[in-house]
Amino acid sequence: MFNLILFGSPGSGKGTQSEKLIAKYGLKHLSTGDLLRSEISRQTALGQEAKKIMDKGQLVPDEVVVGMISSALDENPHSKGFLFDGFPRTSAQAEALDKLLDLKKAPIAVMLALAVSGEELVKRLVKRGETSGRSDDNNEQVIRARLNEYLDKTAPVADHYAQTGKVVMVKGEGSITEIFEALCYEIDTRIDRVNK
Ligand code: B4P
Repeated sequence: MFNLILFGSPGSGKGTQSEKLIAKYGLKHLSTGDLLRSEISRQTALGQEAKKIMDKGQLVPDEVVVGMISSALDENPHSKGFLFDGFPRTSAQAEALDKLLDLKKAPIAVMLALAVSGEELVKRLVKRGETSGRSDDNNEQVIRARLNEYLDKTAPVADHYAQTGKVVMVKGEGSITEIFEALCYEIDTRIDRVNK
């Protein structure tokens, strides 16, 4: 089982690249943002609570997202591996994920971290807000709050995986194809080793 974290700040291209990577490698895509937006569109109690938090640009409580990931892992026992997108976003979430994967004897193989400058991130998210209908994308103040949450709470997650030498930085600016090829290169050098 090959388990990968695609890491980066909001707007760094995680969702965009995840779609291409799962198609190529047959991994199961687990995006906590998508799972939360699905709860919102189904108007569940969890979704209604999450929407209030997401609309402020803040992070949903750890126990909520860890619970969603734990269920998704249980629902896909025969997966070739998982691509985690937008998760873990705090050190507590990273510790919880490590424990869940220990039970499966399938630790994270690599964290691929997309590096994009701050101004480019704001530009991309404002542009997406013009068409996506996402309420957390159409207000620059909320976008900046999300970037601050990232610096404060999410950036330290990379330090957690750096301790075991699992972090690889990949340039997240350039064409979508160029970035995809750089990510594939890093995966291809590792995936056979894990699947042996
Ligand atoms: P997410 O859904 O994870 O949203 P995101 O951070 O904005 O990233 P996304 O993957 O969608 O964007 P991408 O970079 O692909 O989270 C939304 C909210 O949910 C969070 O703020 C939080 O409240 C909550 N949440 C989610 N997970 C959580 C967790 N684990 N714990 C707590 N709370 C959680 O793309 C952005 C734009 O850039 C797109 O328009 C794309 O077209 C464009 N783009 C991509 N690549 C490009 C390139 N190379 N050049 C130019 N543009 C590009």
